[in-house]
Order: sequence, then structure tokens, then C-alpha cells
Amino acid sequence: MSAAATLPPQAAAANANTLADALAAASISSSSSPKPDQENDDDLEDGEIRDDEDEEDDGKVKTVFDDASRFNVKHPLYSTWTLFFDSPQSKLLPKTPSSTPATPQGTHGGWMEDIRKVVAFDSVEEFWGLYNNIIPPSQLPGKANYYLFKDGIMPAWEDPKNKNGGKWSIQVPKEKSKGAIDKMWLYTMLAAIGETFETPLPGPDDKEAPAPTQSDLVTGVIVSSRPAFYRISIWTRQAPDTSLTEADALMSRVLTIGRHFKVSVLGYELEQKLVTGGFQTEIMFESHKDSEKKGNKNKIII
Ligand code: MGP
Repeated sequence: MSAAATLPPQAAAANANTLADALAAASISSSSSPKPDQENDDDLEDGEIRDDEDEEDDGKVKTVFDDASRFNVKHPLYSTWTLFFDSPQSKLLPKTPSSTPATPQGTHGGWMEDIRKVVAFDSVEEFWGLYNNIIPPSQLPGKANYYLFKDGIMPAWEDPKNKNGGKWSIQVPKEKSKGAIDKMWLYTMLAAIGETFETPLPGPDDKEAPAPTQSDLVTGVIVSSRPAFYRISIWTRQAPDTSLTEADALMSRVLTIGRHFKVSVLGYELEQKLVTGGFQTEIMFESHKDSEKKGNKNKIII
């Protein structure tokens, strides 16, 4: 398997695009403010340390590029996202109102009871703050999941935004993928919060990468650690009838998401057959309704 070792161009573009849009929206430039440290360090005597607590807010716009800890402007994402988590251990912990998602009782058949809300965020800075402070998927115990979902959507088939939907997923063998799964998950999250999943791949004659298209079909992304494999899933609000061709608009949008996931996020070739050490690592789509059926054959494989 050849999951990319560095940020693939479109994942990097998604991240850069999110930042650029945020900067434009805030009408600021990352280079417009002088760096406070550069500005004031000359005032300090040898060995003197500035007391940040006492420093007055000078009213200037400070982005994270100006000052990594004392910025006062954040770069907004298109949407608010919520990270949820569950594991066999988390199921044993006492529940608190802030960690248990507020859902009407019984709506999710008990499925949501053991899933903990970690935090909601709506800026690039909060995403990286969260990412840098939680353990990566490679260190999760077997049977644990991270769920990153949009705008108040619960990570459950029963949520109204998911109930007619489905998922793209890939399963990779655990032992062979420990070194790759963390980046696969990071790039998946970046494509989700950058909302670039619906961006088509460049065609053979296109000189430039297509402009990102905001991804409205995607409701969330999940990474699951299981005893023998990792799985990454991308959930969509709708699922096409698998007998349709790409001429159908929904089928075309869903295929675009799957191809973007395979090529731009995971770094595979579009036509590449994905078999790792005898383990089938196909990227496939199935509706949530079909995935409940044993031996479901209504799948799309790319
Ligand atoms: P899973 O964890 O998505 O699949 O679902 P996996 O990893 O193949 O199975 P595991 O046993 O190794 O964890 C496992 C089971 O959880 C499903 O068969 C359902 O019974 C239940 N389940 C999963 N999801 C995503 C939902 C959901 O959204 N709603 C409800 N009610 N049950 C779910």
C-alpha cells in the first residue's frame, strides 16, 4: 500500500484554501501585523522575561502566524464540527451531561449512549489545538472510534441527516498500516473540514487542479480501530441506487467523493487495485440501510 508520506497536493490545497478564505473573510493579511515579540524584545534587559499576563492588548489584529499563543483572530471553518469518541473503556466511565450528546431518548436505539462528545470547534486554530492534544488512531485500543461530524449531526444512522445516506470506507490491515493510519486520518479530517470531498479530480487535459467545491453531501468521517484492521469511513447524507450509472447526478457526486478520497486523500492511483498482503483493502460505498443486511451485494467499488 502506498498511502502518501507527505501531505498530498489536494489535501495541502484544501488546508491552504481554508486558511486563505478565512483570511479574506477577516480582511486581514498574515503579514500585515508586526510580530509583538520582534517589536518589544529590544526593551528587555539581559535575562529579563516579559510577563505576558501584564501585557496590555494593544488592539492590533494578531493571527496565529504573528503569535502562536496570544493571537486574537481565528480563521473560521465553513462549518462547525464535533469530535466524538468511544472505546470499551469509555463505556465504563460515568456519564456527565457535557460528555453525553443531547439527543431525544431512544432516538438512536441506545447507540449514542456510549459515545462521548469530546469538543465542537469552528476554526482552523481550534482544530489543530485539538489534533495536537488527542492520541492518534495508531495508539487507540481495539474497538475504539473517533467520529468527526458536522453541524450538530450525530454519528448514527438514525440521525435525520444520515438516515437516507451511506458511507465510503476502506479497511487496512492493522500490523501493516500502523505507520500510515495517522496520516490517512489527518488528511481525511482536513478534506472534511476544508469541505473539498466533492472536488473532482483533474482530467487528463486539465493543466491546473480544479477549484475546491464545498462538500454538502458529507456529514462526517470516522476512524475505527479493530483488533485486525483500521477502517476510515466517510458518511454521506444520501445514497444512490447502485444500479444507476454516472449519468445520475447523485451517483456522480458520490463517485466524486470516493475518487477524491482514494486519490487526493489516500494517495493511491485511481485505477490501482487495493490488496495488501492478501487483505482486501477496496474502497467501497454502501447505503446504511444495505450495510445492516448480512452479505449485502449492493456496493460500489472503486
Ligand atoms: P460498527 O462498529 O460500525 O461495525 O457496527 P464493525 O466494526 O464491523 O463491528 P464491530 O462489532 O467489530 O464493532 C457494529 C454494530 O454496531 C452494528 O452491527 C450495529 O449493531 C451497531 N451500530 C453501528 N452503527 C454505526 C450504528 C448506528 O449508527 N446506529 C445504531 N443503532 N447501531 C449502530
